[in-house]
Amino acid sequence: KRIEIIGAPTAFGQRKLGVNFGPDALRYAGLIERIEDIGHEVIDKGNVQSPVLDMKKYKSEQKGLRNLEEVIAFSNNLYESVNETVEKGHFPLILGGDHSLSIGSIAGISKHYENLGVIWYDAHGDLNTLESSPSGNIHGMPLRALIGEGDEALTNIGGYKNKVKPENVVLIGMRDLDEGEKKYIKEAGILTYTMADIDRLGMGQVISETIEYLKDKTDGIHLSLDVDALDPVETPGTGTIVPGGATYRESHLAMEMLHESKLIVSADLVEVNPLIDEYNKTARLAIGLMGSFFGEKLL
Ligand code: DIR
Ligand code: MN
Ligand code: MN
Ligand code: MN
Repeated sequence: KRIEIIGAPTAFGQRKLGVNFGPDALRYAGLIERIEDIGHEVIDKGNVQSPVLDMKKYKSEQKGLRNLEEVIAFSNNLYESVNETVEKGHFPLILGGDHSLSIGSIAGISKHYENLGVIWYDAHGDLNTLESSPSGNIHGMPLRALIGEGDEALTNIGGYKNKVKPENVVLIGMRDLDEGEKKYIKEAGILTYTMADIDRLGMGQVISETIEYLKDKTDGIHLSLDVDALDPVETPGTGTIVPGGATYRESHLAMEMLHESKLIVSADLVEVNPLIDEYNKTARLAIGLMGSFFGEKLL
């Protein structure tokens, strides 16, 4: 299956500029060559068009959902591109950009599945609504919008609602959840592996259980990989670091096991911010993970 790379250069979902350069940081660190060397055909579709960023507005205090209009415009553009890739039967790999992009990417994917599974590998749940959000930043809300709750414009990207069912979601790497998110996870019964669970069970067990849980009830699984799931020692170049994250080895194991499952149909790789990084370390780490995810073999 051909892999199509779609750059999603958005920073509108949060407040740190530079994450919009994530797609190029990943390209320049050698992402495409790395995947090609495994033996896959890779096409880079380039970056999706972003609305103009008005610095004054971006830096201003805003009430309500920050940069909502821009997030909607960007989501529509990304939805179109991802939808086209899935229609053609290719594997979309979306490069971020902040995590608000998943509103558009998963809108373009879930259209083609009855029961899309979603693995959210992240320090955060990204399950806020405006009411529960401490920040107004839309990158803290995409998963909740995809489930169908929150601002109407966000829940209806792609012209349909309820892209993901809570019982088809697995959260992995959690260690910074807002009160409203904790409450919602319990109410909705979302399968959640916190860092404490990963410590006790080991990543191998966590991924085995995740696959077991999703494999019969879903017709495809999407991986949404936020690089802040990893420990900041590995991925310092990201906007909202939280100590105590998944290690290099745990994360490679997770990617290898997801590859072996043969169930993953699409992926987002998000929140790489080269402007706050150490010589593009975060992009380089992420490329190694993509190597494992696409089936690199040591021997
Ligand atoms: C926080 C941070 N929960 C918020 N979210 C982040 O603003 O909603 N998501 N950083 O990746
Ligand atoms: Mn996230
Ligand atoms: Mn669907
Ligand atoms: Mn995060």
